[in-house]
Amino acid sequence: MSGQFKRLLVTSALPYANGPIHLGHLAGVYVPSDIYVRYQRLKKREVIHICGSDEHGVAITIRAEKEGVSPQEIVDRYHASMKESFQRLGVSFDNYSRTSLPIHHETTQAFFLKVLEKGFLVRKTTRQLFCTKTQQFLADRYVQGTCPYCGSDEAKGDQCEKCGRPMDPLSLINPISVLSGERPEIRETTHWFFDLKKAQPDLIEWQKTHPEWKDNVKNYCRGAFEEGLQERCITRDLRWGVKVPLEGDEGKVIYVWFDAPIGYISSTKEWAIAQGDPDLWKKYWCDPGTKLVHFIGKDNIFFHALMFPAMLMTHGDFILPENVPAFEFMNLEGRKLSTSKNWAVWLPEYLEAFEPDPLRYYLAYNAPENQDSDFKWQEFQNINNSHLADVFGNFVNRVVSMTLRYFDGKVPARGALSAEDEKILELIRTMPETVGALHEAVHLREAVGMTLESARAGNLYLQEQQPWKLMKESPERCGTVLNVSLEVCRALAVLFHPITPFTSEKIWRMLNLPGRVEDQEWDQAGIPVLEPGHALGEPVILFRKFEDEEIQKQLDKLTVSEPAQEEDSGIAPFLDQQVAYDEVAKLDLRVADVLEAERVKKTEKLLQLKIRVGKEERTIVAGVAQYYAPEDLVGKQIIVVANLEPAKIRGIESKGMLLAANDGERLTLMMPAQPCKSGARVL
Ligand code: B3M
Ligand code: ZN
Repeated sequence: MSGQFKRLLVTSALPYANGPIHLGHLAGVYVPSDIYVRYQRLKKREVIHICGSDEHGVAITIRAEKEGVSPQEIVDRYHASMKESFQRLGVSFDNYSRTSLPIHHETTQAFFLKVLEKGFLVRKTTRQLFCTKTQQFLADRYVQGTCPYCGSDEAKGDQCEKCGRPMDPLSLINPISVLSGERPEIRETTHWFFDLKKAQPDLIEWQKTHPEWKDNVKNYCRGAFEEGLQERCITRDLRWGVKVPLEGDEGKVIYVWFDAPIGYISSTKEWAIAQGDPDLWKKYWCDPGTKLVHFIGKDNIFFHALMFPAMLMTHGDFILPENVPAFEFMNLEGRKLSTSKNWAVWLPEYLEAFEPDPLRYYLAYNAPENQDSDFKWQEFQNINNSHLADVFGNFVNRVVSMTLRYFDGKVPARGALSAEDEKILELIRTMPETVGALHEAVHLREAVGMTLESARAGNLYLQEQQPWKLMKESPERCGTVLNVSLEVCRALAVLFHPITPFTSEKIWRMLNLPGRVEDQEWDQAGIPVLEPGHALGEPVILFRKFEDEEIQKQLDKLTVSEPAQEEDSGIAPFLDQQVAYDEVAKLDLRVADVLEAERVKKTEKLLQLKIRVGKEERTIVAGVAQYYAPEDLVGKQIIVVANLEPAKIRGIESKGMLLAANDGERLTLMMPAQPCKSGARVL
């Protein structure tokens, strides 16, 4: 942090209270921001981390309509669940608020009136999409269509998720009402517009002072400036939201993206009240000595780097963000995350099966910092088992156990230091500065890599010094090596704290040190402090290894949910898509005899079949093990797509695919109604 700042105000994007937290949220916002804030706290900086649930907008009302309950019921449920999930993952907000609170409604209305007074709000009669079937204007996500910029056919009325551009619903090609599935008509209504166009010159000047911002943010803004910022409609014909505080505008609410960022301010107010000093929030929002940093996902760049700063500038009482670290997206097993298709890993479910720190570590190690990254369960397992269990955990455990065994659990005295001892002590002495610079610059992946280097160095040192051998030849030298190693353990507890806070506290207790790791000073992490004779605590295993079966269970969850997706969309879309005969004739469908069948090891769903198609014998792998035992199939005839490209499944070359009916509940194999010649063509 550059020297001119006295304090830090860190915000994390307010998640919509319309579903549980999933790993996309975590990787793109909350794990990076929490690591940054925990680091800043260890640096003894005055810092607060502000967040809360985003409880307005169409994301909420659509969910409520789907479930047939009130929006309030939805936000109450998910606010509680999200808050709890964050706590369990160790995401340490100083305040986690919610935008349905009166303090937020008042703050937003006052903000609105101030911006109006400053001449930045214009009232206009506009044409908007109207659903005649449900008799309502289709705000934001109530309408979907084709993006006029990138052609994606899943663009929403507020934004195209594919290209990130904000959307005017009227510019959507082929708009469809999400409520009725019908094409809406255009009707007139009156709304308030924020004059973003007028703010453009000031925004451009301001952004010139931030050449250090990430490329994704700078490029996005440059593009938006070139296209020219437009007036943005900031009210809606909806009932759920912050009411427009003006006579004549009854029945209208403020647009969710106008109120949500103001949520950072109202959440800070709520925090100040809890501190017993209701005006304390002003020190953070109004004093130029504060560095304001917004952690967001890349789909929120428009509102954090352009719209909200313009609102803050116009209002006039507030500071502007110093940085807007926007993260890219994290995919899941090579596919885009989709909450509606249940292609996601939900945090509450994750926490039922695994500990929090391995996820924090893996998401940070694999953070979508400069490009999209991919969450792979097997990689998660490998990284946990190698980096965390074999390197970090194993090092600390060996050092503490040996001290227990050889020195009765007391820190041994340190004798003369060898060159290797000096080297590792020097490394941990300099690590805080090296890793700190990376955290400061939000270079998360490098920061994690460098932190792990300290543990690797410790492991290597132990490997080379072999204290278990030294104990026989020279107990004193063994004591020195363990003394040095214990100092490394202590340093690791502090260095790893931002990434794996639960583990760090465990190490602290194993070393029987006073206080908590979060009270320590980052800069002092590598300074030796352990007194000879100091008694250690009980050793505990820091990281367990994840078994293949546990990982497979998670993978199976992903695939199991697929029939449900098809059920959702029904079969109609397939029935009305016609395919030419020539296309169908390309499929070489054949009758095959099943000669042998066995389960594929370590999977729940796969069978490996040896089949004969005419004269040829082949192997195929099929996902039917949940419905058929191997012995059910041997001797039977099935139908296979014989000219399917071979594929490697679980290391087995599969040549062909069998046909089965999927009714959403189970798979039923297609079998000839009476015995056929093997290899007979099916069509
Ligand atoms: N709730 C959008 C999102 O979750 C929105 C962020 C608000 S931050 C002020 O992507
Ligand atoms: Zn687009």
